[in-house]
Amino acid sequence: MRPLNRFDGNPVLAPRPGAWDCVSVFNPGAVRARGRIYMLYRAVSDADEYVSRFGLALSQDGRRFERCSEGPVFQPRADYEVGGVEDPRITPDGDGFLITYAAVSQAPGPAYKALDFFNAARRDPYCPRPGIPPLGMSYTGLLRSKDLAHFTQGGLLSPAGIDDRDGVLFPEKVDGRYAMLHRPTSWVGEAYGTDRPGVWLAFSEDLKQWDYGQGDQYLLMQAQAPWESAKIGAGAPPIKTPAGWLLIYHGVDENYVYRVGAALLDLDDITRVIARGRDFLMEPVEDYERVGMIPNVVFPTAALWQPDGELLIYYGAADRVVGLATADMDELLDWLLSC
Ligand code: BMA
Repeated sequence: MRPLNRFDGNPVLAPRPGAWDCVSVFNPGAVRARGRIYMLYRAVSDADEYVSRFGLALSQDGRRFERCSEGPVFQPRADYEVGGVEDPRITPDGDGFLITYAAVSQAPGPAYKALDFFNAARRDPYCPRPGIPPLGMSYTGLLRSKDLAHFTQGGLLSPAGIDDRDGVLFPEKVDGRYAMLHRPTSWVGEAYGTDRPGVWLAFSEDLKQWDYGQGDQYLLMQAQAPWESAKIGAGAPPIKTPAGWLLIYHGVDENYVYRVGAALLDLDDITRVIARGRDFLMEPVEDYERVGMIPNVVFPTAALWQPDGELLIYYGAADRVVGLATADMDELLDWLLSC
């Protein structure tokens, strides 16, 4: 038995007809603060070329969310993100928050339309994705915020000039430095110790200068099982548990199916993976996970450990809605440690 259950009221957030977020709302960051759960979600409207922006929703119980703004709370500002801001991940930082996200250099719409991708994907859920290029490069960007409604820009965290999404910060410094997981797409081949895009570590004193390591020094995890054989990427910011840092991540197979996986990192040495699920935790099953903008996707971006021991995992479903899956933290850790 997999120790993860879908919330039966899914989706917890769906697009609003006629509004700025009418096409899709998905891949959200979430954080518990001031007695509530804040969700910063990625949204696409039909007004432009599938450029993504961020909206804000709030919840008391983690299950019923209310939007708290009529329009987006953040949209592309810098020249490196004219194609959209995507997949925010939130880490508490002092009395505010750090947000990592994918800054996209080119609007996805023209490439998808030129290839007739959306129609093709509806006819054949396994049709090949156009990939990069022609979709353009993505980099991991940083935002700072006190209230998740107003933001200041913190620049890019990725190694210069390479495609690098799924940047996720640890919620505390490690040996005095910020620690980040990231997924440099082109770091494959002999020199990098992995033949598929994997999850890497990077460290920084100031969130500006980064130590990305040499060769495969900071390669943390590579694709192993068939369900994650095309590539893997960090999902939610890691959670500190007595058993280790819990990492919820995604894996992609050769048919472009996105699934959820879990691993544990050593509390004393985050470069050491001490447990990894022998199988995935969750795969697309429900209609809203199989049919949407991009078919067959469950894409986790936030995990919150509640005071009562429940773990809430928020995920994008078929790049169209937000789903919630829950686990009992003790059961999940037992499952991981028995692998
Ligand atoms: C990834 C990213 C995510 C997206 C997922 C599924 O490569 O683009 O933003 O949710 O694919 O389409």
